[in-house]
Parts: sequence; C-alpha cells; structure tokens
Amino acid sequence: MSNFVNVTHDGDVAIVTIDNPPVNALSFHVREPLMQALVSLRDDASVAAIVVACAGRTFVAGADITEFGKPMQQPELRAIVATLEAIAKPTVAAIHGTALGGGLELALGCHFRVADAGARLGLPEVKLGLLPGGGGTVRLPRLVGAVKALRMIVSGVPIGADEAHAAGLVDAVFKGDLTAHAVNFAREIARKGGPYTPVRDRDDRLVETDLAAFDAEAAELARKARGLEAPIACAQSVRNAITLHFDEALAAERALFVKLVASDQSRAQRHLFFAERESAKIPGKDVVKRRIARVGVIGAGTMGGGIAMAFANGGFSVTLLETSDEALQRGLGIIDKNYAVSVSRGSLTEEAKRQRLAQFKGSTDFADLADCDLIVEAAFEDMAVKKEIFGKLDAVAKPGAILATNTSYLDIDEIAASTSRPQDVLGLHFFSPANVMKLLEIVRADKTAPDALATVVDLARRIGKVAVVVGVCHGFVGNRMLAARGAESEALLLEGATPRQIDRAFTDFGWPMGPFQMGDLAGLDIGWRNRKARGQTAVIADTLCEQGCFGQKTGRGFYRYENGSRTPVPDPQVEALIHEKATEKGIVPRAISAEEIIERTLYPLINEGAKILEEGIAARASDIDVVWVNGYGFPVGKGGPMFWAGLHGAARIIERLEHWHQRTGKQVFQVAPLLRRMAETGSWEAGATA
Ligand code: 3H9
Repeated sequence: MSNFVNVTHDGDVAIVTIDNPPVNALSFHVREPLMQALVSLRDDASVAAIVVACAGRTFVAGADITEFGKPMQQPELRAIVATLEAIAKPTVAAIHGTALGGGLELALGCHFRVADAGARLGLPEVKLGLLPGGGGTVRLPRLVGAVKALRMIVSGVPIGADEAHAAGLVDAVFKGDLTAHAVNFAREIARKGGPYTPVRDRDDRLVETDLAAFDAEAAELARKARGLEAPIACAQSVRNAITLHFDEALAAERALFVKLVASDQSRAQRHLFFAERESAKIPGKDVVKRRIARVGVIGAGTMGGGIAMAFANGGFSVTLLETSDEALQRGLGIIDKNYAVSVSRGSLTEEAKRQRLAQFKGSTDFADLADCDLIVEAAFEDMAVKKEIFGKLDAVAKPGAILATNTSYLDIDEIAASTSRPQDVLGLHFFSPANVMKLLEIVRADKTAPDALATVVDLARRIGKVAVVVGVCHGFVGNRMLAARGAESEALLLEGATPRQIDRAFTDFGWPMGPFQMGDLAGLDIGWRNRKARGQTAVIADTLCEQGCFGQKTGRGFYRYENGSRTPVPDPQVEALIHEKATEKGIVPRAISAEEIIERTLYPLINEGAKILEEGIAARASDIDVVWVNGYGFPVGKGGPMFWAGLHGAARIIERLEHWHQRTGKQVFQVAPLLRRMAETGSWEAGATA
C-alpha cells in the first residue's frame, strides 16, 4: 500500500485506485507501488477479478511529462502493461475524466475497459512531439482497426466514451457510480469464466486492413505534418502493427519513442505544454475574482463579432452594441452565417445554433450596457474614438464592471485615464478570427486592479483561450516583435530578394506562410493606414496600395491571385516595381541567401523579445513563445522564438546582429543586453549566472 496506489476489496473483486493529483500522471512513485499491487493481486487466490480505477477528477492523463529527458526509473510503463496483460483473471479499467497517453495504454493492458459517459480517451503524445511509447500504437489498432487508430494517434485528438464504445475501444459505458458499475461488470465477467483474451492477442480487426488505403491515408497525413517528425513516426508505428508480429512492432515503437523523446522537436513541444500552463499564472491569483455573467461588446465588425462569438461559445450572455441599426443587423447576420457554417460542417447542431443566437442581445444604445459585468470595446483603432467610448462607458457601466479595449497598439494607460475608474480598465487583445484563434494578450495597464486582472485570466480559460499577461507598450508583445521582424522586409526586396524568395525562406523554416503572403491575406491597406497614422512609409507596399493592390481581396498585392484563387502567383509587375524603386535609390541588386533572410528577420524578432523581457513587458521568455506559437504561426516544433534562440545559440545570433548593425547602423540590430546575458548563462532569467 502507498499514498499513491490504494487497494480495496469488494467481495472477490479487488480495486486498485491510483491517487496522484492533479491528473494521476504515471510518475515513478505511482509505477512502483502499482506494479507491486498488480503482482500481489495476480498471485492472490482470493481475488477473482481486478478493477483499475483512479481517484480525483480523472483517470490517468499519461506518463509524467516532467520525467522525460531524465534517466527512466524502473518499473517502466511497458513492464506494468505487460504484467497486467499476463494476468489470467479478468482485469477491467474504470475510466472517468480523461484516459490519455500512457493512461490509455495502461487501460489497453486490461482485458476490458468501462467508461463514464463523460469520459474522453486518446493518445495525444503527438502533440508533445512523441508517439505513444507504452504499446499504444500496437494495441489500439487491434481494438479499433488500423485506420481509426491512425487518425486518433496522428491527430492526438481524444474521442468521447460513446464513440469509443462504438469503435470497440470501450466495452461498456455507464452513468453514475463508475467504480460500483466496474466492480459489477468485473464480477459478472469472472462468473462467466475465461479465458480472457489480452489485446495483444486480438488481431481480427488488423487482418481486415486494406494496406493500400491505409498507406494513402498515412501519406496524406504525412503531407500535412509540415516538417514535424512525430506524426510520421506515429503513422509508421501503426503500420508496423499491421505488418509485423506484436513483439517486433512493440520493439520498433520503443526505438522510435526513444529517438523522438531525445529530439529537439519534442523538447520544444514539451516546453510549450508547460509554457501554456505557466502563462496563466499571475502573482496574487488567489484574490477574489469578480463575477462575470453578461459581456458587452462594442463594435459588430469582424473583430467585435468574433469576440462576441467567443464569449457566447463560452456560455456567456452577450450584448452587442453598434452605432446604427443597419451595422448591428449586418454584424448579427454574419454571426448567424458563421454558426450556419458550423452546422453544415457538423460541429454544431441546429438546436445548439438556436441556443447560441438566443444568447445575443443587439443594441445601439450605450445605456443597454449597464447590466454588463465586462465590456470589450472593439471599435476603430483610433485614440480619440476609444477615449470617447470609454468616457461614455464610465457614465453607464455598473460599479466594478471591467472595461476592456481590444486595441492592438494603443496606450491603454491613456485610455484608462479617460475614465474615473482606471483600476477597472485593461486590454484584451484578441487575434482574428477571434472566435477561432487561441491567443489572448491580456494587457495590464498601470492602474489595473489585481482582481480585475485575475478575473480576465480566469475568463480566458473559460472561453478556451491561451492567455498571456503583458504590459503596455506600442504593439505589446506580439505586434511589437512583428514590427521588428518586418523592419528589414523592404530593404531585402530593394537589395535583390523577391517576395517569393523571402516567403520561401519562412516556409522552409516551418512558418505556415511568409510575410508577403500573410500581408496579402490580411490586406495591405491595414499596414498602410497604420503607417500613415504614424508618419511612416514603405515605398513598395505604399505604391502597391496607391495602385489599389491590397492583396487577395483585390486580386493583386505582392502576388497576383487569378480568377478569385487564393494561390499566390509571382507578379512580374511587382518585381519591375521593386527594380524601379531600387534603381531610384541607387541600389544595385545582389543575390540574397535564405540564411541572410533569416538573420535579418528572425534575429531582430528575438532581439526585440529580449528587450521586451528586460522592460518587464512580458514576465517570462516562455510567455513570448506562447504568444508567437498561438498567435503568429511560429513553428511548434521549434518551441517559439525564445526557446529556439537557446537551441540555435544566442552567441551565433549576437555575432550576426552585430555584423548587420555595423553594416546598416539600424536600431533593430542593436543587441539587447539580456541577449548577451543569455549567451553567457544559457538562461533568459535576468538573475541567472553561468
Ligand atoms: C505519455 O503518456 C507517453 C507514453 O505514451 C509513453 C511513456 C513511456 N505529466 O492541463 P491542466 C500538470 S506522454 C505531468 O492545467 P486541465 C499540468 O502541467 C503524456 N504533469 O489541467 C498542470 O500543472 P500545474 C500524454 C502533467 O484540467 C496540472 O497537471 N498525455 C501532466 O485543464 C493540471 O493540468 C498528455 O499529453 C502529465 N502528463 O487538463 C496529457 N498532465 O498545475 C497532458 C498535466 O503545475 N495533459 N500535468 O500547472 C492534458 O492534456 C491536461 O492536463 C488534462 C487536464 C486534459 C489531463
């Protein structure tokens, strides 16, 4: 008996309960007593059947991720599963909450699995840059068939209890006291008598596999993997389950797991797993949070509509405010259409759509915001407009209501000062489309009250966002670093690189698209308007905009989009324009390497991240990684810019930044002192020592 594994008896059925809060991870201190308990129950003649269950909110959520990268202490999960599988009496996993990764692999070691109706089951290792290393790729296909297993393992997305039951993964689904049901189930099975076939010996589902169809699906999934090794290894391992003997396939799975767990990609993805959980932690999180039931959103355009949907999807009532009835109806119409698309895709039922829409109340009168607990302003990006709105909000909002602005750049301290309650004002910087994108930059202004901040951090989680708390500066974390990344774009073009070449360097690095394709997608007029407001110019982008070339929406931008297609085609006219502007400036074009493109875009991005950390705009380097991976498409397999800088070598980055600084004198290449410290200590922590 241990604190982490408890054995009780209900007649001749033994119940092994794992109790390792918060998620019952299979840490060494669980594995050891679990193994002992199973061996002892196996040999105990008074025990007719064994139920494996968990205390707390969930079944086992997987191996203990913090143990990866350290020497593995025995017994390993694989040995536990093998021991379980060799027990002659019936074994039943009783699954509630989530059975994930090693947790599901443990359950696959049992003869039977029963689940609570609300349980979810999956093998999400791929999201950590891994494959299931406890036999999951070899056992799951034996129960659900190879193609279903392939989909589950390569996507990492868990399935619900009913789907698991229909697929053959779960033998029974129960509501109510799961342990009691599992005990009855086990007793009944024991009464009927054996033998009980372990999963390893079931290959009826495997023999029916159409290998050509499997390979075609695996090839399609590999194509989507975009440079990630784990999805490919997952597919290979499931294929081994079809083509190799069980033990050979298991050994091959192990070899792939060992390789992946030591890879930079998996380290990067594990870093992100913890970074996303860390970013939601703020000092004073124990303060009493404010109650939020109704949310007001000002502006029913693309951004406001998306924000309103995000809150409605999270279960909140929403008051949507516009300046005219026409604009309001247009906004509500788009929301209706967006939900209709979800219905047509099968992700929402007609009934759920009706319920969602019923959560909205439209208005053109500020007074209707009086009953809102949180009001998010998503009007034009213009300080005068925002100040006027916040002045009005100050007059109508109830005491204690949180007043948020969805600005991307503006000074929130100044906006807060236009109210008599700056303690209630903060920034909520959503990313478009706001109902889809995971990232939420929560901007803490100078006077924001700790309980207001804690409330929105909590709220972000409730609406499915990954929240990062940042400080006030122009562009906050994400857009400020984006500006540093793009500072040399124009110079690179003028010096001889083409938009296609620059974009290719980005996609080769792992970004989903490069900056020019991105600009064309978002609309070049947005940046143009911003530049004009700040008195800045970008000779090529400005000229394109003056010619009405705003990107995809006008069919021309940095690329050409023929007949409404979204595929960018290089445009000789744009190349001629670049050439013309370069000649005007007396620049002689030269060949520019992909390496130089990375040095002049990515290195300044990291350098700016270091400055942001130094200034305390972000609390941790990992918060910056969370922003970039979730908001800007930084490749997950590289762990975010600050993590990647560590892998790539800060000294190397400094050396090239200095080179470019010497050549151009530009401020973006001026090395941040914290980057130098990082090169010496290997850590972004300000106080770290070598
Ligand atoms: C694996 O199993 C490999 C095997 O195939 C092979 C082995 C040989 N380990 O997410 P939450 C912590 S790989 C260690 O906020 P929720 C988490 O950091 C694993 N710690 O809760 C957090 O700590 P803190 C495959 C873990 O309710 C706390 O628990 N499994 C682990 O929103 C609460 O977590 C997975 O990938 C872990 N495995 O969501 C599942 N899991 O409070 C990973 C969580 O200090 N886990 N923690 O910040 C999840 O997806 C979610 O945690 C879960 C609960 C859905 C379970």
